[in-house]
Amino acid sequence: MRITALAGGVGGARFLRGLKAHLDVVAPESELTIIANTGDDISLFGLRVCPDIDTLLYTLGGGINEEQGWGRADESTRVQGELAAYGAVPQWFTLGDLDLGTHIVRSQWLAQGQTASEVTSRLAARWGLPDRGIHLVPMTDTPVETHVVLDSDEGQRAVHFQEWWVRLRAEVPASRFVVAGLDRATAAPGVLEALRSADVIVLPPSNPVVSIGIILGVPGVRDALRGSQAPVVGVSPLISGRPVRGHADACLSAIGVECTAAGVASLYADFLDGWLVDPADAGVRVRGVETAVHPEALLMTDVDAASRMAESLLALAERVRR
Ligand code: FO1
Repeated sequence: MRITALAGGVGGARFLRGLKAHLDVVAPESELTIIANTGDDISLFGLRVCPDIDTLLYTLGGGINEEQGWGRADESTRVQGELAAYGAVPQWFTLGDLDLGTHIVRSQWLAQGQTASEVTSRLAARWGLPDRGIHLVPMTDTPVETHVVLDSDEGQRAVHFQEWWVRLRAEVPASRFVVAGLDRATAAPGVLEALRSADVIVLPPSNPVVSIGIILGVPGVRDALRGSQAPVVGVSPLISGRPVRGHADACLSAIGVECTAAGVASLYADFLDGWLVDPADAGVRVRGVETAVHPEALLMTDVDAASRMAESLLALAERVRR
């Protein structure tokens, strides 16, 4: 079975780890292509940092810091301490010593002229992903960055998404999101093909605005989803109107969409066939979309829980298959 997923950071990575565990049992020959959001990318200290790609790499490759959901396990921050001693800024974004290895080698390969896809493929090989039938691709090879426009009494100003997400903890209301470079972006090699050739297309419980929504903005992606013969099924990132983690609520209010499982599904309504919701949202109805209620809470407390969610989602995909 060929499965193609759009994914952002922590929620997407944890779900796809569960999906892979489930496929290893029921369909071990499956191929899983993950189209990763790159709008979170940021340049720091001369290095290119790709948080969603790295969270997927580490989570699927077994190196993730499980409590944080991002960064490496068994991490240290000796380099960060030296940067602080020199007064280097910013200091609000923690770059661990092991994590820096990824950013240094990525930056070296990019500087040598390799594309983001080529770099991502080499990073994924080190984490053993291709050998397990997992193909991780950036949504585009064009450098893009999500910036957040903030309303302040001195008028509007834009900050990098990571500054809004990490330093401001999304507590300053966002007026809108602007993805610098997206107007010049083209889908990375294999992205549109992976959508067209999929047997199932999966939307994990990633942030619908700044993760999935950004990927949908890459030219050709939304049309490929709308024209898909394969079922397109997703998992609600909200339970009873609240995000399981992160700041999806702040993102949804910024674009004027209600912070509910139905509100999120409405963002995908032009291509979504099935929507998996938490038992607390059993009453959700979305026109043209089949809603299924997962028998337990949509909480990925461990790989088994995520695997059971993946099982529910694939069952929903078979029910809605055209
Ligand atoms: N999130 C934080 O809340 N604080 C951090 O200092 C931080 C550093 C960081 C470094 C590398 C990386 O890959 C992710 C990091 N994140 C941090 C998480 C990141 O902001 C989010 O995971 C995504 O960008 C949002 O999906």
